[in-house]
Amino acid sequence: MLREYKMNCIVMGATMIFVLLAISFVGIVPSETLAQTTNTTTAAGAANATSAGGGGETTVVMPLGSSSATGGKGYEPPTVTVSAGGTVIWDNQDNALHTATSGNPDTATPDGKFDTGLIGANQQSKPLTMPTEPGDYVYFCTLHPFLVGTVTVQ
Ligand SMILES: [Cu+2]
Repeated sequence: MLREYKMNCIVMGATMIFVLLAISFVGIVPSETLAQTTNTTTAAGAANATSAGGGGETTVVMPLGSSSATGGKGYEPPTVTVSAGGTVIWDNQDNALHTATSGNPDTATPDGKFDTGLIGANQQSKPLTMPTEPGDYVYFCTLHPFLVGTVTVQ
């Protein structure tokens, strides 16, 4: 009888140890999975930033004087290349309002692919997410449609 009790104690003890091990194992696995997910996200983010223009956001400048049709100043650079779904910021360094609005500059018709809305003098647009489908996306300023640029999505 005593022998049986001892056996039970040993079995109970072993069960407890097993349960504790199982709990700590289960406790470890999700955090490792989480860490891996975080790493993957970070790696993808870094890859995006790199292909979007060498370590950061792609920025297009609207230089001072670009509101003049005869000034010869336009979006700088006039063409930028980003990866699918990359982001672009427009930096208005002019003393007039400007937009970067995708669409047909000849008819000043927006196509809704992207639009900064009005950017005040010495203001920047929010980072705008570009389309994911590869191609050339022409944009213009709705206030000065002679200002024309292109975003190429690779
Ligand atoms: Cu403008």
